[in-house]
Amino acid sequence: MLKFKYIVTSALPYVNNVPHLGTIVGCVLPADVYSRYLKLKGEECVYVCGTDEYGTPIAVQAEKEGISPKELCDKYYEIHKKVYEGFNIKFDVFSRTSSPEHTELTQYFYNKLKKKGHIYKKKVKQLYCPNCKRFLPDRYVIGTCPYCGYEKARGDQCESCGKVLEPSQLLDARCNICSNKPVLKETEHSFFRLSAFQRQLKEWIDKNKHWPANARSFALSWIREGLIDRSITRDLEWGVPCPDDPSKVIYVWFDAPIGYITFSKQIGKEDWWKDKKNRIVHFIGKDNIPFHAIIFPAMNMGVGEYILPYQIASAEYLNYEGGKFSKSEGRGVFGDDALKLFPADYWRYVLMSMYPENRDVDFTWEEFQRKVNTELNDAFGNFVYRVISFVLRFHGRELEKPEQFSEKDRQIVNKVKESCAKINKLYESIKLKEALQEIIALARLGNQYLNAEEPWKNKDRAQSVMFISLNIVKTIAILIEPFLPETSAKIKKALNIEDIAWHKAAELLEFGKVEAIEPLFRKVDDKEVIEYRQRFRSKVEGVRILDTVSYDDFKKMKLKVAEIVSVEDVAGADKLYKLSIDIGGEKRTLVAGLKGDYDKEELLGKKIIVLTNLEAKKIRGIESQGMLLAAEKGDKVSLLTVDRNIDNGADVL
Ligand code: B3M
Ligand code: ZN
Repeated sequence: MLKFKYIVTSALPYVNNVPHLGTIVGCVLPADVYSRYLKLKGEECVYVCGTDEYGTPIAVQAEKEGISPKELCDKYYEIHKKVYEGFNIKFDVFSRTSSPEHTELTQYFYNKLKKKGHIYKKKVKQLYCPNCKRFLPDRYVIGTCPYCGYEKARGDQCESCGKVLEPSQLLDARCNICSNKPVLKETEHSFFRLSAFQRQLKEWIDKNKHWPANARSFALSWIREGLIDRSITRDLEWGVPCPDDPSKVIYVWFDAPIGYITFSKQIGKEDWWKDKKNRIVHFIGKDNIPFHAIIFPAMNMGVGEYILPYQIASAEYLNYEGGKFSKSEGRGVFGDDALKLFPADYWRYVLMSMYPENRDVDFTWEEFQRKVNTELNDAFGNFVYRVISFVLRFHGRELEKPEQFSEKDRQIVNKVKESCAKINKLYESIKLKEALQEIIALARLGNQYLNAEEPWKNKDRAQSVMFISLNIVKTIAILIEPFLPETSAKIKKALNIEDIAWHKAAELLEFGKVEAIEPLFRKVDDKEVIEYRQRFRSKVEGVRILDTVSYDDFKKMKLKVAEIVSVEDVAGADKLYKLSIDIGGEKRTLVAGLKGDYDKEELLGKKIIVLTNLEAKKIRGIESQGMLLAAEKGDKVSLLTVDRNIDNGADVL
């Protein structure tokens, strides 16, 4: 059998900030869940991560804090490490790009690419700040994004639309240190011949049909626009020295992904990168797609020694209470603070069940409370506690396998088996959020079974019902370990099955002694929700208090009932549909982000509510003439509609 090894990576966090919940759920945590699963299943796997310490993100922040880049990195490396430990992230290596091995390997890449003709030098004009007397690479400059108009775009990339930028493309550019207007000045840089890999990359990405839609479509549209050569050196002091020009350093996005290989090498696993059978699985945020799907693979095609990624699990963003996490504005929950409020497993549960797989997700304290109270506590925690306490109370510490099962028992046992198979498939295909949901559904199933069979009343049924229930507890304890390692360990300990193998999840087992267990979780009350929202400053609350809408303003909105008469895809957009709607004789076009949430057939003929006097907006070249109303929470979307038949064009008041 073809046996392969897994190298699971999480994007290397920059050490210019304390990690927040978004950083944790974006890549570090899902990569941990996935690699724990692989290891439990018996696969050979390493989880590789470390800090990304070079480049302008670090240099600019150090300058702002008034310390050296090295001091900044030392300080934040420790902070990151501690936070991830607190969240029970189990890396096989958590290293640093400032390590000497990394300099060596990065320079090796540079020299090899140069030798093979993939790197050349070119004179270019670059932004220069006459006030600070230096060139302004990447994040040293901010301005307006030429693609989407976002005003605080950085010189390397626009945070809003994700486009990779050159500083000189920014409109209205300003120095990020002194706010002065820069001028253009000539300098010489090394360029990586990315354009030469256009065809090879396209063929390779075409084949990767198993990538998530956002990674595939972003990469393919970048290729369609035509790849251009990229400068890979910078006029900076902080970075890997450029081997053939001591006045420059290598661009951080050239060296950082090489870090995955350096760190693997540091734990003796470099050869894993050289065997085509093996699988590299990158977990990243969506803004990192161009580098993982295009640039780093092209570098590896050029070097010709290391394998290309098998999977790129790219997440959208987790926002915080209607806005972005912001350390400087004190908004959002950061690192240690989170763990002071609740143990790691609460966070691991809530964050993974909010994993922004297909769209941005908003973290709210209400949602946190709902998930902890109804899912973690009521469905899961109570089931486990109930079963174990009941077994101890009525059956002593040992429960033997009953002589016979009823039809109902057999049905439930089969359901559990099917569910195990499904959960394994979901893990396998990295649908982690769904896997977690399915595990909680198992607990619900167990609760329903208990309530229906009432073993406390039906004494003759009690033994088989409790035997099966205890087995469901075992199943859940095994399957939930990648998500909730501490909780899983507690349950396994109570059942005396600490070393039980993953594949035993679906089997009916007889256990030895059962030990008492404390309740696993506690509920979050309303007072806490209010307190946390205040303490971690919710943007939503501010808006609610300040921005009241007058009745006159409200009256200005012309809402009408409309019927969807056709639904088409929008070329190159994986979330958009072009809808034609009928507003009582008047036809209009809307562009709506419903793809992925609704099938075309579901939409066709549906009566919806549309804001008709919103100014028209061009989206992907199509004029959208209005906006439909939909409810949204977490990643769930539901269209507003009318609950009786009424003519198209009816007013909504
Ligand atoms: N440090 C970007 C980030 O933290 C970057 C990832 C590098 S992965 C090789 O968003
Ligand atoms: Zn300046």
